Amino acid sequence: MPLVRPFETSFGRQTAREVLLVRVITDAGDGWGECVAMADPVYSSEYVEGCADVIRSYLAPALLEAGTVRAADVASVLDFVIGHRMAKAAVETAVLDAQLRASGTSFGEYFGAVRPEVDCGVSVGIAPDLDSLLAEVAGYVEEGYRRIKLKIKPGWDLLPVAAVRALLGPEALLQVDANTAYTIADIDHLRELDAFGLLLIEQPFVEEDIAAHVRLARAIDTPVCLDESITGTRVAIDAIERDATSIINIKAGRVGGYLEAIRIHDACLERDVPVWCGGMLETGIGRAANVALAALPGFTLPGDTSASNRYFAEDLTESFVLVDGRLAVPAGPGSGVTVRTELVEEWKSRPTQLITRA
Ligand code: SMG
Ligand code: MG
Repeated sequence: MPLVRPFETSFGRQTAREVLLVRVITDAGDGWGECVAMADPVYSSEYVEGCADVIRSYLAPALLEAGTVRAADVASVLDFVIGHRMAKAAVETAVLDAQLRASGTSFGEYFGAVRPEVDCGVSVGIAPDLDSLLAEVAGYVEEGYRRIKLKIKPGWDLLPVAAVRALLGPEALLQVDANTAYTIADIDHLRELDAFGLLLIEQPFVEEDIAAHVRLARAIDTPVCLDESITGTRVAIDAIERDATSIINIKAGRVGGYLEAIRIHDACLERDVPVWCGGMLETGIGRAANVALAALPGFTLPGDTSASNRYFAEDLTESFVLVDGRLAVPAGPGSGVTVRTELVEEWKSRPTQLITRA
């Protein structure tokens, strides 16, 4: 699916999203899940073809073999496969969608949503120059987004952050995401971000290096928030207890599914650690579930849950439309959205445009 504008991060520039969808067909009805893996293994080790392969070779056969399963059983059925969380999440979500559509329960009700709509932020890619960045940010502000997140990398950090802070004024919610582009040698440089009153800095260092994030958190006033590092509840609790992170970005795909995402939410709520819902450029299928997750009580910061038109000219479901900086949590059974199956069929045969690495 072509993106309405290229999205550049510290690891690459993306002009389209190659989307892997999982459809489960059960005697109680069908369910859909969206796999958040990217076309290439540049955000995490997972990628679309790899996910499709592990689902075909291992996950789907194990699930079919297991017979009658509920969504809550899926993780244990698939547990013999190490890792592959994004693939597992897509499968579990499809089963959950089928189960809840059959029982007439929405994702929001099942997850424990406490609000009918969620505050939305927007993630802004690395721009060709400051003028185009400011024009893009101004457009999002005009649309009503409640928080701006800037992608940063060495060579694109202090200046763009200063310019956007000046544009937004001192009160606006502004944060940055480095997608692991820095090293501990950059700690003094990153400390200069303290001048801009940021909500947080997301994942400056490689995902395995919790200790480096501890060192940064001690050196800087800006709260450190982990994304890539948090692969499950145990890692989340460990990172919190070591003071590597004081805020967590929750992405269901990254942690193996919505049920694990809820466990991380619960662990954070218990420890007074705020969380927010991350995004992976989802279509309406994945977005519906993300918006339901973001309605849980611990999600106190606006998420990367932007409207459909931030990403795509046409979505695979009814569009998610921003109203007063918020998206409504779908109320219908399961994900609550209708998959446009004729569009999915038609777009299956589109040629793919892969990511171009930075
Ligand atoms: O879905 O709006 C979105 C994208 C949010 O910045 C976003 N995601 O590290 O948080 C992140 C990135 C990962 C995907 S970059 C292609
Ligand atoms: Mg991130």
